[in-house]
Formats: sequence, structure tokens, C-alpha cells
Amino acid sequence: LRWLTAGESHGEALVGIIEGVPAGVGLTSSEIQDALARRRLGYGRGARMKFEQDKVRILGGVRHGITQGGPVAIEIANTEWPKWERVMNADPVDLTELEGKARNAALTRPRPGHADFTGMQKYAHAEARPILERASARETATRVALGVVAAKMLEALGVGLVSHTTAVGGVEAPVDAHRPTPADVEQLDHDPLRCFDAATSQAMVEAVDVAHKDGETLGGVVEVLAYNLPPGLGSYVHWDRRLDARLAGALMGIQAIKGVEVGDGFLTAARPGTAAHDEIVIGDDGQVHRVSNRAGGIEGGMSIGDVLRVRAAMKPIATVPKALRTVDISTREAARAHHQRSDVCAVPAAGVVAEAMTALVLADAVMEKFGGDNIAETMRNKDAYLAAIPQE
Ligand code: EPS
Repeated sequence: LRWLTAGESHGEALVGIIEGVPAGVGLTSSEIQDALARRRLGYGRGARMKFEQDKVRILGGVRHGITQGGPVAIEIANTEWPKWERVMNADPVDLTELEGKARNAALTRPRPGHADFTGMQKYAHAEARPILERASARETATRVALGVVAAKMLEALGVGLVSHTTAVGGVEAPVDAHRPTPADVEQLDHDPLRCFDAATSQAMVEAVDVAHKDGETLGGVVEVLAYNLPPGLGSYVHWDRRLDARLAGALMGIQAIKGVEVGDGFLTAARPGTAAHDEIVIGDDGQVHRVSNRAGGIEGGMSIGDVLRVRAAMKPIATVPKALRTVDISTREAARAHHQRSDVCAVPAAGVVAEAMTALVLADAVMEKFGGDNIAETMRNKDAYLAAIPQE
């Protein structure tokens, strides 16, 4: 599988293309639309999430709700485009009417923690508009859309994913809290922060309210779980084939993600060896089992057939209402970073994006292992592999 995204935050549309999708996978634009709606949920998002809408069109690769084997192309049109048509037009346009308008003002006060300043240096722009347009997490809408294609491939193979919020600011779900399954997605989507623990969720809502009042922003932690994966996706034989390495890269590549854990991750570093691993036993059913899943479903860079568990830590959004110190690059004078509006907390959305990135990596690993031009062929190959490997 390979995939690419293009488009700007306030551009006409975002587009994504994914290539290598087998034929025979069910896919409709309303499924993509639903996933995009889930990404817009979450307590603490800014005003833009309310008035802007994602308008999905599948432009290629799908016919009558079934993938055909060609690249799948998806457009997510931005309903706010009429407001931005001049400022963001691909062709040269007359901007005189926009003089003095905030939307067209040069952004010369880069935000600490954002791509603004280094982007201006690297791409030789005198202001940050061209940087923030592409650096914006708006682009993650495309990843979620492509993630639906991957999730539908995985679903055909019996693999289900779910994501949830485990921390917002300093408020954390208890370590031993129940973990959700794909059957809990609806319940999670109804929770203001997509947190599975009701008491923690309530405390998170309060933390967001306090941050909002204080002109602050909040980060947090999200967790993605994948159920029913076959053992043997990824490989120990080379660094870039390790499933955990590929997941870490994919999750770290999400805007504002600063840390990734697989399984118990950093907790494991503090444990002695006898309490760090998952012992292997023969269960009552005569099958080989691990007694725990501290490893998060991956050993030696390969899925082990247990629940996959990865986490990503998001930093607080860099567009802080109580703006941070910066320098106005046009005058070289001390200033406050530019701020028009912002999300207080986008952690729930990051969970949906992390789930999409995980689905893309897993679908890629599945295709690498099992191949197939039609998903039925992929399933046959998977079944034959499972029937042939030693189980007991
Ligand atoms: C974003 C800033 C906000 C978010 C945007 C991502 O946009 P604006 O600066 O126009 O208020 O709303 O997220 C989305 C539009 C989205 O669909 O997720 C940023 O700087 O990353």
C-alpha cells in the first residue's frame, strides 16, 4: 500500500490517494463521511469545527460501493472555501479588495511550538500563511478518510480497531481501567472526550473548562487497540520491517504527537525482567497462550496474535490564546504570537487520527504478508497461513 495527501487547511479541498487496495472491499462515501464526523467530535474544539463541514467525494477506484483494484482517490471539499477563494486561489488573482482584511494579513509573529518560523526559513517565505496552511492538522481529515479504506480491508479479514482518550492535561484514566473493544465505539463517540472511564471523563471536561477560562491549551494521551490480528505481521529481520517501528513512525507523524508507546512502553523500562514480559503457557484449551499482554501485541517487531496496543502523547496546541512570546519577523521586535482562534484541546480527534494511521500501517503489513488482488484472495491466503502454522 502507498498513500499520499495534498491540500491546504483553508484550500478548496483536501485530496488523498491510496494505491494497492485489493478489489472487492466494500466502501461508500457515507462511511468516510461518518468517520470524518467522528474526528470533529470532542469537548474543547474551536469554533471552526462547528461551522465548517467536510464534503466527501470518492473520485476513483470504487464502483457501486466496491473497490475495483485501482487507486482509490478521495476529495474532502471545504465548505468554507467561498470565504477563502481569493486568499488561497491557486491562480494569480486580484487581492486589492482584501487589503486590510485580517484573513489576508501577513502572519509575521510565528507561534513557538509550531512549524511557522522554521518553515518560513526553510521554504523562504516572509510570513507564515503558506506554512500553517499545510502544517495544519486539518490535513488529518485526509488520513482519516484513507484510514477508512484500510479499516474496511482489515474488517474483511476480521480485524477491528478502536481508539480512546486515556489522558487530558494531567487527568489520567486509572492504569487498570477497562479497555474498550470495537463494540464500544458508539459509547466512546458519545463521551465528550472519547474517554472510556466516566469519572475520568468528567474530570477531563472540568480540566478543559479551566484551561479555556485561563487562555490555555491542553494535550493528552490516546490509545489505539486492534483486535484479532494474525501473528506474524512485520518482521524482526530488518529495522524498517518491524511492525512497532512502522507504527511508531506513523503515529509520530501526526501533528503535535511527541511520544509513542507500544504496550506498557515506558512503564516496562522500570520493571525487572521477571515482571516485564508475558509468560507463555499451555491453556486449558491445549493452545499456547501468553498470561499477560504487557508487550501490547508485538514481540520481535511482529504481531503475536494478541490485542495490539499503542499510545500517542499529544502536546498542547501551539496556538495558545494567552499568546507566548515571539519576535515579529518583519520588524525584529518582541511580540506576542499570532492568535485568532484555537482549539483548547484536540486530543479526542487525535485518537481518531491515530486509529486511522494504525489501520493504514496494519493494512499495509497485511498486504505485504498475504498479498492478493481481490480481498477474497487475501482472505484465502491468510486462512491457509493460519492453518499451516504451529498452534500448540
Ligand atoms: C488547526 C487550527 C484550527 C483547527 C484546524 C487545525 O483551524 P483555524 O486556525 O482555521 O481555526 O480548526 O483543524 C481543522 C480545521 C480540522 O478539520 O481538524 C491547526 O493549526 O492545526
